[in-house]
Amino acid sequence: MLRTIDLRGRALSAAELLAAVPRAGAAREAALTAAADIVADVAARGEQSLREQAERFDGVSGHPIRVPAAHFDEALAALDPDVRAALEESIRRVRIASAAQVPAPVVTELAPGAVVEQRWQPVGRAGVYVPGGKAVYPSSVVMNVVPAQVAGVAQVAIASPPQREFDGRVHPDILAAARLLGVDEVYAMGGAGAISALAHGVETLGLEHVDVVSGPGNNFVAAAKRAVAGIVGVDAEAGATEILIVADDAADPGLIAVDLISQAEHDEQASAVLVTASASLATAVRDEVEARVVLTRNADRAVAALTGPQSAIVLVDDLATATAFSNAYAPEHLELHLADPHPADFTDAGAVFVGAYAPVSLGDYLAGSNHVLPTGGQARYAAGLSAATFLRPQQVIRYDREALAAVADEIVALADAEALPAHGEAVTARFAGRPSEPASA
Ligand code: HSO
Ligand code: ZN
Repeated sequence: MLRTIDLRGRALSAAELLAAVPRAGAAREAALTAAADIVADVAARGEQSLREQAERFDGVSGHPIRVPAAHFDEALAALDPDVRAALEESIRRVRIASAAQVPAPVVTELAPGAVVEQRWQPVGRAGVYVPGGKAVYPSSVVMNVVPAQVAGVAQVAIASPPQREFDGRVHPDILAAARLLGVDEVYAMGGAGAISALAHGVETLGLEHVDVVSGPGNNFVAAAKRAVAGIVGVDAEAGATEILIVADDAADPGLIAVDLISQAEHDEQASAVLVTASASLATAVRDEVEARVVLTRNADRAVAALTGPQSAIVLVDDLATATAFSNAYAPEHLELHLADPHPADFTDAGAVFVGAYAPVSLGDYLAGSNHVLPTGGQARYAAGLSAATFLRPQQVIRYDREALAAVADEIVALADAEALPAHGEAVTARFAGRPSEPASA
């Protein structure tokens, strides 16, 4: 079922290693043009376009798009108390970790009276997309909204598809999670249209455009985020989930199997990869996966994901090659099941889970870390969601008279070199014919 690729005895480049386990993603290119059309149509025709899309994609019409206040309390009352308690604990942990991770302002004195400060400014409005098709994840409401709130974003709006079986309402678990977080601006709209509506605003709905759009979604949502990236900030693409496990002889094959299956159950396109130098572990994991996956509730999806070309057990010569493979792959989630793990060697991964007691499921719900992470190799350059997604570093420059005088000649030299003498004059004018006292600026 889970195929084994034997790369032992071959000195392969990073590109060759990567080619051995291709990611699923052919559908992406087609989504780009379709999503761009939808984005443009919503920008031009607003609510009318959204309603046509709701009919076409969600099978819903005549529904309130802005969720009425009463629906939140109804949804919270209907929420299972155990689920509510779990969400509350998740919120608590993500809030604590996110708040501790907010970057501090930095004041740098470069010379006497010459100060550059960097301070972090929250965006004014954030728009959070919460999927509602195959996946209805109240945990994703927590993972998006908490960092925005911790960053100090004053207004958070949520968009999630209207559900046919709930009279065109947003899924009640998502409304309940929003209510727990104190968010009351929620719109029943989905897909690429929702991303456009958040980015451009929709006057008839009283929806003001946001400054940052975040959140996971399918290929269309990802493509729409790319289409609006010029007018709002967007987070990294969080597409079909990925788990890569690096393990050695000391690892427990049963635990590796359940972790691979846990992420494979999300989606037929999910990637589950084990990289190891241990042939006996590879065989044991393959057998454990085969025995266990059929017993799980979402066996259909999990089997499809595990048998797809994007999933494999990769046999390599040694830990160094396994590390090189992982860094080239840049997985969304990386688990290390090693006798002596060195997480610092694994530079390219959305999140790294160390040891037998840190499964990805922990991070999905309750670790306190964020589960909205870059997929598709974007971990090479992008980060998971955090308060920083909603913050902009801003520089504040303070120089007094003496401090400016000390660099005036250098400014003039560079301005002249660039044939921009007015730049130099803007500095020399401050000193020409003026008393040099008092010394303060
Ligand atoms: N593993 C998913 C997040 C998730 N899992 C939500 C369960 N619910 C992507 O990181
Ligand atoms: Zn998950």
